[in-house]
Amino acid sequence: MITVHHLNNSRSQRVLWLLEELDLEYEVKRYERDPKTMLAPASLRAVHPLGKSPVITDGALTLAESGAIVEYLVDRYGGGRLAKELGTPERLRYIYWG
Ligand SMILES: N[C@@H](CCC(=O)N[C@@H](CS)C(=O)NCC(=O)O)C(=O)O
Repeated sequence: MITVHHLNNSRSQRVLWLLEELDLEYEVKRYERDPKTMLAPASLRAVHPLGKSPVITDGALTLAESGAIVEYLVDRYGGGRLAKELGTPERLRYIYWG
């Protein structure tokens, strides 16, 4: 099961969007920003040393960085969906918008 470690008002939304688009099962673990500093809570650092969102876990894998997460999910679960052929204008558009 994929778990999304989701911080409110964060680019973790990209990951949730992609999981919906790929129609994958996942669970969301929610974290709230400190209302004064807007920083993520320390509990997120326990998931990944960056202490930022998004982070996903998928079995033994823990992965941070939204761009890397998008690439991982499309490669691992896309089944040819969304990613376009290397070296094509469509691929560039995919990278740009992804
Ligand atoms: N390059 C990272 C940036 C991660 C990042 O800065 N996340 C922000 C939310 S969009 C965050 O966790 N901020 C809270 C904090 O820095 O404590 C990515 O694309 O995932």
